[in-house]
Amino acid sequence: MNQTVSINAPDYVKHEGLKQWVAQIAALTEPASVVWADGSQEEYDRLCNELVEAGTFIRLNPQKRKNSYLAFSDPSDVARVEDRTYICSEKQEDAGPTNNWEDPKKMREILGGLFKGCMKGRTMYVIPFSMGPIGSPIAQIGVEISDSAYVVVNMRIMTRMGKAVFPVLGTDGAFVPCVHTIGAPKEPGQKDPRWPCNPTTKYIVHYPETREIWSYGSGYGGNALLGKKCLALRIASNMARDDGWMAEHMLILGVESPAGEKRYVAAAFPSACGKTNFAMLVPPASLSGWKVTTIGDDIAWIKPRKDKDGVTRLYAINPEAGFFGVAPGTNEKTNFNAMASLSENTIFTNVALTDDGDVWWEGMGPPPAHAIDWQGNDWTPEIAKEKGTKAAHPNSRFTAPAAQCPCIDENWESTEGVPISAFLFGGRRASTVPLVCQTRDWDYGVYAAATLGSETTAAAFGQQGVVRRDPFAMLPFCGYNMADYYSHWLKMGKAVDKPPLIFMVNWFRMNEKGEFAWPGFGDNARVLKWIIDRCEGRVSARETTLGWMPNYEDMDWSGANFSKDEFAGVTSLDKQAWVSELEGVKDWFGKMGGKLPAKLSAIRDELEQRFQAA
Ligand code: SAT
Ligand code: MN
Repeated sequence: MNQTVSINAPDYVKHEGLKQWVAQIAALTEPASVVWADGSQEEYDRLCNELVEAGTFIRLNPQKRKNSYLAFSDPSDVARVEDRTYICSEKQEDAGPTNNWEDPKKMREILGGLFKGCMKGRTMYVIPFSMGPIGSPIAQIGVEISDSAYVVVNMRIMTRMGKAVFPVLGTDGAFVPCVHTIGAPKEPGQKDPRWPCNPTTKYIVHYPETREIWSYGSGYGGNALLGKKCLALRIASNMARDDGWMAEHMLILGVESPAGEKRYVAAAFPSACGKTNFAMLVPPASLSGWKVTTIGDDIAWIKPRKDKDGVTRLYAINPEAGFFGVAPGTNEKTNFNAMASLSENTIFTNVALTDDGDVWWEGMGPPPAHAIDWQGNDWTPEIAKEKGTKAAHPNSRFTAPAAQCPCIDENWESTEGVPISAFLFGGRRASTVPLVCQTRDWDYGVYAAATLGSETTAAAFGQQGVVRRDPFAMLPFCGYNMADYYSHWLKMGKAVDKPPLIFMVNWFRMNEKGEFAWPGFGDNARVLKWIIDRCEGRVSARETTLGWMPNYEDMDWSGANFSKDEFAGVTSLDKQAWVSELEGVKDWFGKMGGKLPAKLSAIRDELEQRFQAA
């Protein structure tokens, strides 16, 4: 056992508890050396160079993409591993019906064995970071220990990382300890593969009561960049429940009217609903003077705050500092602002390498005649046609600084956050759910979010596919009992004087021909405009069985070619479809266990009566 490894703490680290914890983890994991990440550009460049030398990074052509790199991961390590993700609360009931649970004592034994000596032959990095602008009353500090330099450089983009957090951490400030290993100890002289990881054993473990994260075996995304889903959602949702705030899987955007008035909305979408595109949308030129700006594309931390007028409202920050976005499908048309954000200082993972040293992915534009695919093999359009191989992995990613986004909001680093006027919840539904509906009140909104879902198969007009529920888009990210989370939301509506209005949206309705019936993308700004106007009480709506919906005349159609009939198609409420939807909700609520708030089943029953009577 290597008890002699020095933890090498720099002088600016005055936090004894932190040093003790680092020493303890070093004694357990037995690294060859310990390095504290300071977050500087020099350190970033040095580590990127080391990653290039190790073969993990390919430096992209600086003429095409300055200061940018491409990594190909191990084919066993390409996404979050939900079945290996655990919430280890003392009582199983506190993890609830939607999480994997294991007894914390038993899990600590398993992990104790796996982490013993797991960093042999490697550098152990200590990565202090702030989720949220440093010093924000909504922000939290974490410290990740990791044996992956790839993690260090990604964390520098995704969080405020390094020396800068110590003035806040002080001598005894609270931090969330996050321990990460790729699970691949190295013998002397052993050469690393391109992407060392543990191909067979992976654990992503959260202890909610002690606010700890332990991750073993993967180097990829949310498995390894522990500030993101592990801290900012699973652990933070526990903190938020206990301390009266909200940790949500939501984008935050600003909408500016031609009069220069800015309002903010936060929106939750399950995966594959174009969340990043919506966060950065470019309104059609015909909606002249309306602008959309981005605060964040994935996570929102939201706290009540009393304004100068004495009114308590919900304020939100983006706890992240970068975008870890899905590359395939991103192009100048679907997301101009994301493409511009990736022009330099970006890390790509599992996209294809072009012959001129740039990147390519499916849906980026015309395919290159030849490329190296994400598995390192030759790729041509002919090979793709013949064998069906993708140049980029479908979950391939870019890691890019948010500050590089042309539409980043001027207040994106505000420590107090931005006031939220509306929450939006939208799934991918071919039928049933209308384009937009303002829910009757906060509790109805919580009901809509609790029953959010996407259809797994494309359904024919008026017919439902199989609905996979993803309440609040938090199914894999809520760090405690989902039914208790619903109760927390019901409670938060009463904790502020002026709660945001809650809207359901659906960009994915289909017509009789099985085509998307709504253009989406930039035209979603028309829906946003109606939503903001509702918040300001300056546009009308009609009351329906489901809630408040726009009349055709209530929407701004300037420059659009969308008829009244087409609008009727995307806003119709089909009685039969809703009756079966509500049956589906009954099954879903049945799985929630005894803690489901009675209020939500009462709303379901009331909706059923309304639809039956309609
Ligand atoms: O890999 S992440 O968890 O960071 C992103 C995602 O899977 O949603
Ligand atoms: Mn996400």
